[in-house]
Amino acid sequence: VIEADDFLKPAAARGFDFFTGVPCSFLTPLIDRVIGDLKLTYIGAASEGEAVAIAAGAWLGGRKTVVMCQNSGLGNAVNPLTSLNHPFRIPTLLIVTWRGEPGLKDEPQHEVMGQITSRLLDLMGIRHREFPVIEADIGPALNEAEAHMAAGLPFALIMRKDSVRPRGLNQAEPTLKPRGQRRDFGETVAPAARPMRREALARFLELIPDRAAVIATTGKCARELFTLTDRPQHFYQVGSMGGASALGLGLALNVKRPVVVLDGDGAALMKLGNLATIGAFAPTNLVHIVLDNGVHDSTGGQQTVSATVDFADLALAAGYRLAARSDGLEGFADGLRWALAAEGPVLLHQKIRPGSEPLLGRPSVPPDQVARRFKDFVLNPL
Ligand SMILES: Cc1ncc(C[n+]2csc(CCOP(=O)(O)OP(=O)(O)O)c2C)c(N)n1
Repeated sequence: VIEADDFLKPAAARGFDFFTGVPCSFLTPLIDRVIGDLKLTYIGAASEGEAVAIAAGAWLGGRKTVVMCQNSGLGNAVNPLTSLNHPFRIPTLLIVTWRGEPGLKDEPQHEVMGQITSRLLDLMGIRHREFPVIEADIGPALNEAEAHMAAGLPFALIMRKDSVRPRGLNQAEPTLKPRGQRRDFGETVAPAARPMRREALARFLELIPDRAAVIATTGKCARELFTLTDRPQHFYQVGSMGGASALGLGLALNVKRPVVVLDGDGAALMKLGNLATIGAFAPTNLVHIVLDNGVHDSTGGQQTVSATVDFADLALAAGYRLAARSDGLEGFADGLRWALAAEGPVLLHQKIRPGSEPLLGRPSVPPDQVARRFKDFVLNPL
């Protein structure tokens, strides 16, 4: 058993000071110390997949990141680990607990994951070793992690029960804030008169300042943005569906420039918990646009349930400072100008028509290059 600081101090000396994740009772002593140390950032996420995407955004913003989770949460994280970290070569240090370790008396719900934890990491191509439980192992464990992360890949430390000595939790009460404000833009227009995604994106590109970083969600949104214009300030988040707003949060917390997320209704619904984390950590420079065509357009137009969902109200209920809805193209332009001038986080719920260009390209810049030129862009002085 080690003290949390035995691990956290040398980790911080190497630059690991951005932590996110979801708790596990095996992790409690480490997480509690991270929360209690005001020199470290801890973003408590709603899900482990969200935490992985938040960490990816923070890495793009120049941070060295740690994602802490239970091995049962590894299941929630498989999608972004395989379709975001891997193709974009975004490293993170995972600390994954080992509930259900064979031979350990534990709950039945952990049995299977306990048997497959290290094999699951192997299958995902994620190198791992045991979380250090004696001081002499800490330096070598961090060295090994950093050596693998230098190639742009995650590395995992598997934490056994009672690895870290508990010292108690000291966490400040959350600050309550008044509910944000809603404003709607333009006329309600008939569905057939709503803009196409391509028209909204073209208008977006006219209005967005060059200094803004833009993250485009999975599917045709990223492909259409790329087809309209390819710029270093675009992050085409081709996988990790639902993760764009979490990536935007991780980035926006670490840079001063505007961060704009272009989301889809299907993707936003897949990870609604992201809204609450954004609302709580509330970066003022985050603009979250939901382009809502009511369908999973990218996979053939199957309906989502967005017809009965008011994303602007959801955002305000989740703690966003501002939210708006518009149906028409002019309303979108007005809403976007307003959002860019405002203190966020702000959500724009834009109704659009399904459909896309028939000859749609796919980002031809390899994802690892997209990530690196994007990172260079965001880290350049404004
Ligand atoms: C986890 C996961 N599930 C499903 C898919 C397949 N998929 C790719 S894009 C997409 C639809 C996204 O819908 P929405 O966010 O509404 O955007 P739209 O396609 O309408 O632009 C789906 C289901 C995926 N890439 N990842």
